[in-house]
Formats: sequence, C-alpha cells, structure tokens
Amino acid sequence: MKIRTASSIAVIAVMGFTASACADDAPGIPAAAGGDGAAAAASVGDLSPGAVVEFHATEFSFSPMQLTAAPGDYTGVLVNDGDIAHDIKIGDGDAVVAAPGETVEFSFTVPEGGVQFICSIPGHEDAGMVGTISTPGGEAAASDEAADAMDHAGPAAEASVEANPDAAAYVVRDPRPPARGEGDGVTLIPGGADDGGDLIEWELEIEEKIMTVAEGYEQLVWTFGGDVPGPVLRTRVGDTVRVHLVNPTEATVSHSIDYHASQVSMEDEMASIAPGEDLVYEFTTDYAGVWMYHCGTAPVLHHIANGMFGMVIVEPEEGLPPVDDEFFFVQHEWYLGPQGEPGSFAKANQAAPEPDFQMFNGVAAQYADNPIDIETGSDVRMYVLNVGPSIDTSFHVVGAIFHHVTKEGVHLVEGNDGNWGSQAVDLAPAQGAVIEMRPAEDGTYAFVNHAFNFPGRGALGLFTASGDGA
Ligand SMILES: [Cu+2]
Repeated sequence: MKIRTASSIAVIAVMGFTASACADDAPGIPAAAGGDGAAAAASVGDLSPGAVVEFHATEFSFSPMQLTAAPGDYTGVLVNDGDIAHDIKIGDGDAVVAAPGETVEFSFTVPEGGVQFICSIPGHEDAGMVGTISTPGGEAAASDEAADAMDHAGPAAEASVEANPDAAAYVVRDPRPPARGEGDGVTLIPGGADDGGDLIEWELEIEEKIMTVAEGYEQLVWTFGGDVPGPVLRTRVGDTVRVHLVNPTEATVSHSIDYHASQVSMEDEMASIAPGEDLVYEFTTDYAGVWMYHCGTAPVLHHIANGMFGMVIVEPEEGLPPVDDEFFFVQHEWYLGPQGEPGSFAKANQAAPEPDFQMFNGVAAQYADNPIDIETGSDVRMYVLNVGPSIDTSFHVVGAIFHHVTKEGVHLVEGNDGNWGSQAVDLAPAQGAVIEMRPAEDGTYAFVNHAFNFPGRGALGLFTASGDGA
C-alpha cells in the first residue's frame, strides 16, 4: 500500500460528499465543522463601489467567504473551480450560474448594512456555500449575520468549537495491520504458554496526549500505546496473550482494559489502575473474530469516546488464506471538547448523540485526503470494527461487492451455492467483520458509512485501484 496526496477528491465531491477539497479550503470537512472552519476562509480588504470582486466557487465553499465593501454598485466575477455547476446569489439578486471551469461576470449592489450571498443550487448552501459581505463599521452586525449564516452551513449547533488554524497537522495512521507477533512491545514466544501453546507478551502503556483528530481540531486524548485507535494485535485461536498494562505516574485519571476476545471476570483483569499502577491481563484467544478492546473505567462512555479502544484480530488456528492487501478500519465517533481538552462527555452522553466527526482510525477523512493505493483485480481484505461508542454503521465500498464476509462468526463465502454477495455490512457498536473485495476496474473506490449523514462528517476514505489500464 502506498499513501499519496489526494488529487481525486473532486470525484467524491461530485458524489455529494463534503470532504476537504483542496489545500486552500478551510480546515477539512467544512459541513461537519459547523462552519467555523469555513468562516476562516480567505477574506479581502475593504472595497469601494466600482471595484471588480472575484468569487471562486468549489465543492462546497466560496473564496472569499467574508469581505467588507462600502455600499454601492460592483462588478462581480464568478469563477467555478469545481467539478459541478455552482451559482452565486447575492441578497435578493438573481442567481448567476457558472458551469465547471467557467468564469461569468455580473453586477451586484451592496446595500447599507451588508448582504449575504449563497449558492442557490439545492443543497449547496447547507453544505457550506454561504458568505457575507459586510459594510465598513458594520462589523458587529456582519459577524452576527455570518454566525447566523454558519448555522445553516453546520449541521449541529454544538459544533461551537472553533477550528484552530494553528493546530498541528494530523498524522496519517498506517491502515495495515501487523502480522501475528509483530507490533510495538509485542513478543511471540512459541510454546511459551502454560498449556504448551504459543504465548504473546504485550507491553502496553497508557498515554494521555494532544492529538489532532481532524484538521484544525486538537484534543487531549487518552490512548493505549500513544495512538487512537490503540495498536492492533493479531493472534490465532489457541494463543495465550499476556498483557502488561501500565498507567504512568503522569496520567491524570485511572484507566483499565477490557478485551472482548477474552473470557475473564470483570473484577480481576478489568480492574482500574490508578496513575503509577500496572496490572497483568492474561487470556487465551478461544474464538476467531475481529474483537474490540477498550478502557472500562467509569464513565466508560467517556473513556471510549476519548480514544481508549482498539482491535484484536484472532485468526482461525490454521490462519487465514493469504491475500494481496490487508487493511484495518476502526470506525468511531468524536464529540469535540474545547481545543486541547478531552472530548465532551456531555455531548457523547446525549440520548440521541450528535458527533462532530465520525472517522476511520482516529482522524476524520484522513484516507479521503490520503487515498490508499490498491491493485485492480487484487484480493483486498479489510478488518472492520465499529467501536462506537454509540452509533451503528453500514460499511460499504462504492463500486465493489463483498464476496467474503465473516461478521461476528457468521460466514458469507465466495463460491457459495447461489453465488450470494454482500453490499454493506451493518455493525452495531462493538461488532467487527472480516470483509473481502476485488476491485474490478481502475479507478476510485470510496469506503463509507452508508448512513450518508456521516461521510461528510469524516466517515469517508478512498481506495485508488490501478493496474489493468482500463
Ligand atoms: Cu481509561
């Protein structure tokens, strides 16, 4: 697998997703960011009547989004940098349409008190194409208007956390799972278990740290091993896993671990350990599957929501057949706390939670911005786990059919009687699946939560298939 810089996001934008489209956009996923990111887009200095004002439109934002102009008549130029048609409608004026790549000139008037402009094509305003022209000295009113406008751009009022343009760039998570016995702090000792089977020892330290969970958003996350999700561990049925869990003295709260791949009592191995304490959690992997592990310290919801989860892959005793590429995708929600602080427990604890982001492997839309290269016609295996904490998923790859799915122990096998296939795999929180596909043609294959209010909030990634020349 190679990760490369995005160039094909436009394809996805055409499909109606709202992932970050280009470098000079506001911080990624403008619709999900509640518009705060969009508000940070380019602005220009004060303008006087008679000036020519250039507006660039793309999926789904204008540049500039905010400008200041004295009341009077202006010439506007709409440049459509996008891949679909956009228009600009300033106040009560007529909408001026530009086809993709087209530049259109028009006139407009800025009234006393300023005016709002939108793209009036259905859905585009709600996706973020709304801006404000304020008049000099009218900044208070204008910013109120802009805030009001941003309420239309953002789906959730609680996305009141402003994007920080100075936030550290996110680190792309390598989506390849390790081989059995590999990983930081992991040691495979053949025949080392008390029952004569293989022993896998795992030194695992908890770390509380600042992490960029989406472009422009830093949170104080709680982690296993310094990553969200925590490290992936791969075993086979019959292995013994001995985890040495350390909560360092500099931690601020107690933590614990709960392996769904284990059969143990919760009072013992799953006990919480205070900062400076450690414990040993030993279990045998008796059943194959894609298993969740997570912190179980109260409030469990907050510890999971703030990053303390991961995946254990347990293969059958004989191992899984080899394929060309393997990837893991841990899907989860993020409920933003203030910048630099833990995620919001109050938001996560709503009966009908509204996450700011939903993402694969810790960062919203990271594989949309950095597509994953695969080979056309190759066998691709995905280990997919929904850790929630609270929302179901319908995992789908656009343009592909799953010919092999093992979900929670239930098999769909290629070559079955009747040639049945699968289009999407439903995973409630804490359910996992092994999913295989074979991309038929060169091109882009988007993987999404097919509950389509979530791809725009970050539950979107891309495979780029190449190799057959078609
Ligand atoms: Cu914890």
